[in-house]
Amino acid sequence: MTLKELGWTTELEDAFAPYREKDWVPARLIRETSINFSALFDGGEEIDCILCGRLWNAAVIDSDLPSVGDWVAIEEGNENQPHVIRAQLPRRTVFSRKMPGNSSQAQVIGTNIDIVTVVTDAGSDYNLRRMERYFTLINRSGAKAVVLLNKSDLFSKEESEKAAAEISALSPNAKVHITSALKGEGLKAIKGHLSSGITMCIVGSSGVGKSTLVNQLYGEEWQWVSEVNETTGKGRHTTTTRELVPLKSGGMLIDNPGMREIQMWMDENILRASFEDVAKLTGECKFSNCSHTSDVGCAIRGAVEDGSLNPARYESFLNLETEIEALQKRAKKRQMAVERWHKRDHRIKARNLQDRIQLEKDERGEI
Ligand SMILES: Nc1nc2c(ncn2[C@@H]2O[C@H](COP(=O)(O)OP(=O)(O)OP(=O)(O)O)[C@@H](O)[C@H]2O)c(=O)[nH]1
Ligand SMILES: [Mg+2]
Ligand SMILES: [Zn+2]
Repeated sequence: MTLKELGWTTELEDAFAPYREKDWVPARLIRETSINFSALFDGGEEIDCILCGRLWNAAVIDSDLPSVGDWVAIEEGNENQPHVIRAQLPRRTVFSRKMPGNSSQAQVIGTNIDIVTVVTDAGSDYNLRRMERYFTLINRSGAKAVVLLNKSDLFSKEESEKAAAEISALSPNAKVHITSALKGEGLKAIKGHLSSGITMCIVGSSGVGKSTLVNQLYGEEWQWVSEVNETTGKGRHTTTTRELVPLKSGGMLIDNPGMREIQMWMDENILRASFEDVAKLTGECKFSNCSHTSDVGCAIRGAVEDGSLNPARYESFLNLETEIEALQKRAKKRQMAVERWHKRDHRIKARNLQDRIQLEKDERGEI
């Protein structure tokens, strides 16, 4: 496994030049735990490493910290010294979402990703609104989108094909495939997207078959997956950490824990830009104060009726202002929280300084 097979480029080589002079070594992060990281060196050797304090402190927000997929410069350790991440190389793409919960911070799902593959099915997981949110996040990340309608063995051909057509209509650039990870069907289409140096991040709800797919593409059991016990629902291996897996046949996969919440993390401009085509139509409505709901001569409703505008996008458009308002509120709250923390930090630092001055005075016997 060479660096090039792991996705190393001439841009990275250039960015790495100053670190090579220090005898640091390039590596790609493949796993992160709460205390350390695992990385692959040139040649495919896997090592554990820790982050140096300077990088911890320099990170203003969590998404500044190294993440699975990142390229880093490592100072090699020995039996007594751990390997230490000394620097982080620029990211080519970043796939992130809003942190689960109410925070307005971004959570990085993976970096330097070429393709994001969303796994869903034509049954209980099927949800066009959620799909739309995935597409917005993927388009913003700089990666290409692939969608798998998995578990095709459980649905009729018509059901899977209808779902595939509806998803394709949401985002014409996305490639949509029908697969059965369990039966190994349709895998060729996914393999067609993978080649040496290409990184594919696999996302989707829990239980849709992401790990089963990774196992199939890996060629052997890479993570333990077993049938769900019909009565208890237990005995299934749920992925809990994100992990980058290099394939022998070329390319890399990032398996992810299932996502319960896929939220948009973006600013108003990006949100508005994703509805520009619909906004343009408002100019053609008969009345300038058209509410786009029941008014006569509404161009937007007309577009829904003649099939040129997806009904789900129409609904999202009607809710746009409410979503933007919520977004602004969250951002404001976060700003206030940050300011409070800064004040607290200053108070602590000031207190520590006073303590130290007092201590020094005590030591010198002063009052
Ligand atoms: N019938 C059928 N079952 C499948 C298919 N793919 C996966 N499964 C089953 O679905 C269950 C969940 O599969 P996993 O691969 O663990 O799902 P996951 O997306 O990795 O789930 P999390 O790790 O919880 O996010 C397992 O029992 C699989 O055997 C498929 O194509 N058809
Ligand atoms: Mg899994
Ligand atoms: Zn209208």
